[in-house]
Amino acid sequence: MTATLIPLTSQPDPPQSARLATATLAAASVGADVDLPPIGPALISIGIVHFGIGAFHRAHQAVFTEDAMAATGQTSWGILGVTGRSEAVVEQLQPQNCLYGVLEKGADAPALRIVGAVRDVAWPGRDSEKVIEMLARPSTHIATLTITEKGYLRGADGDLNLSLPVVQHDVALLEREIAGEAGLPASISPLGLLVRGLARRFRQGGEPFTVLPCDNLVDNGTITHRLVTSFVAAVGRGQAAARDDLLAWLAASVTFPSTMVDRIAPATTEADRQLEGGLLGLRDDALVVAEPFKQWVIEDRFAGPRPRWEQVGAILTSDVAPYERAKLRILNATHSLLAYLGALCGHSTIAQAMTNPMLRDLARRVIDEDILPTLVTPVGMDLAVYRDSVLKRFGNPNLPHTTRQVAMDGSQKLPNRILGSVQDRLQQGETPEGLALAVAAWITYVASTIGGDTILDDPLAELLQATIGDADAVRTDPNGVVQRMLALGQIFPQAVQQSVAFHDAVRQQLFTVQTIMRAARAQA
Ligand code: CS2
Repeated sequence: MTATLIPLTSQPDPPQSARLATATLAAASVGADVDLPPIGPALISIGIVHFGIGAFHRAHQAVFTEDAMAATGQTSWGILGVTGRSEAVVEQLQPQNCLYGVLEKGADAPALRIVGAVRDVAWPGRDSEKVIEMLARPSTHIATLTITEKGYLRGADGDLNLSLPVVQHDVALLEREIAGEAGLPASISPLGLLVRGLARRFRQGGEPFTVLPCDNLVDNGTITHRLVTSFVAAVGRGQAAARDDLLAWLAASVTFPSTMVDRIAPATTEADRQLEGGLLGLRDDALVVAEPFKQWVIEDRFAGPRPRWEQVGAILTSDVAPYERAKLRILNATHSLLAYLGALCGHSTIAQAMTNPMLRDLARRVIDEDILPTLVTPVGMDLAVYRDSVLKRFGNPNLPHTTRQVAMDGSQKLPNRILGSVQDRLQQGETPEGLALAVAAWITYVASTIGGDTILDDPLAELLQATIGDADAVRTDPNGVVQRMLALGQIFPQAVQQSVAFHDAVRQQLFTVQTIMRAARAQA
């Protein structure tokens, strides 16, 4: 055996398997398409707690926040990211000193930036106390939320669902928190943990605070305000005086601005990781992928200081509603339509669904005929241009966003993105046929999962499947299926439930869905 002499250099190239972290950053290969954090992560202190540190937050608010810190030199807006129920994201981020890549995939060559705005990460199952303590610190000013529609734990009346065991568990903990008990166990729900942090903050000085929800909900600020208040109001009489003091502080010192958030960020694939590895020369287990486009419209109603997000492209406004309605009703509604019809036609991604001329035309028609007539044009926006840009973004072939991913949680998504427009059209005396098609496609998709291989990813999955009955019911008993599904009060608003015209339209569109599926099969 001969010994190989390895020449020693002062800065050896990292092996492919070296992991992204502050210590390895200097060894990253930085080409024209790779940007490293604009501020040394060590200089950043935490000012924001984020609940739901999944791909969307990392590709959206964290990027705006890092850019705002870089633009202003204010380095006190680092983020403590709180995971959901799984510890997986801690395992991805912590060994990397919370550094991660955002791989932008548009029409041009992919571009990579390493983001350093997230400075710490916590798993509530173990780190509830750390999160509460951070929320109570005077140097923390904002909590942002991306906990998905179902994370808000709302009941059929839109208020906090107090019958859920997780809510009861967290209300009981809140009561003990308010009583000043130490060494409490973990909160389960993000809202439960947030409210405990607010209670601690109140007890420890009560500096003003802002809660900024960033989920695709209609009037997300107003809703979050109501839910947080309901959490506190549910505390029993044992702590009545402290509870009422906390409620008074919430009303006086905590604000809940509404926001509209937009950036398509599909699940990261192994191919994305390899692409990043080639660009960076380091392994990154926390990589997220996104389109180049990003938009953030924020109601300017902060209780205390905030990052200067407006300096880096965000819109700060007194009225978010027109932007939020336009985005939910145009982008998210047609996204769902394409997801359900696309999946039923055998398209695995939204971009593939957009190559089907029939689906592409339907998406455009539903916007023109059923959605645009319900919208007020937001300042500085042209809705026809927005429509075209949204459809173009959906068609991005380099961003495989699966129809299954967008199709999940339909019971939570439909009310926010589709049923508001339905209600408005019915009120205008019109029957929105295209939106009825979207509802029919959702019903058919749910039916297709009964007894099949595809798992229905929806918190109401069992109820939805039981309501339909069997997989063939959409063909054998379309009338019964529509009656039973539209009777689900936790999804359909009363005005929609009571509309005979809409029932008829959905029933009719169940046949259209079958025709579209047959045509797709014939072409395959
Ligand atoms: C999508 C959204 O998964 C979904 O339901 O419609 O996540 C969509 O990609 C974002 O809202 C885009 O901003």
